[in-house]
Amino acid sequence: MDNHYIDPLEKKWIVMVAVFLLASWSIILYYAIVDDIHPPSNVEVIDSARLHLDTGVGGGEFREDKLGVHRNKEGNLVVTMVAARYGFYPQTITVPTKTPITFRMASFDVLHGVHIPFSNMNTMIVPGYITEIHTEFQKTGKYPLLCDEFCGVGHAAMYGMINIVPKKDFHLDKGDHS
Ligand SMILES: [Cu+2]
Repeated sequence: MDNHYIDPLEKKWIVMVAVFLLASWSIILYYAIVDDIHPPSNVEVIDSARLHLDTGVGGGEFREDKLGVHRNKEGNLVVTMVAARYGFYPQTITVPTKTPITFRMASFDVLHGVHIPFSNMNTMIVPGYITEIHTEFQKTGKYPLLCDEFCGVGHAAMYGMINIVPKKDFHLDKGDHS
């Protein structure tokens, strides 16, 4: 038997594995392009233990009274949220459809994730970093905001709500600030 002999059964498996790999890569590539799914590119550090304070890295952006939906200086919608065991703060947010929205999120304690079903929003919230996501919602409705990184015993109960309303019906609440 020469050294280049490959058993027919083994050949079959080589082909099957190659086909499977190509299929998986194609599916990933397809959804990356069609659904605009990509790894978050924002790298911005923050001191997770000082989120409630004005001092230190971050300078109070994630202070409790500053959380929620607001407009930045340029007039764009920004949602500032904190993820902490076991919840998202604020718990419920209301945003309009067909409007570019920037989410800025920080973890108060451990690694969390955020996933909104039927949207391209799915990312980790790593302690020490600010997670920034740019998205635009097309459909109205109420969706859960789920934590998809196991963060402790209360993980399964960690969720918020996002209420997406038609653009014309959207107004910033009195509680929100600009
Ligand atoms: Cu969690």
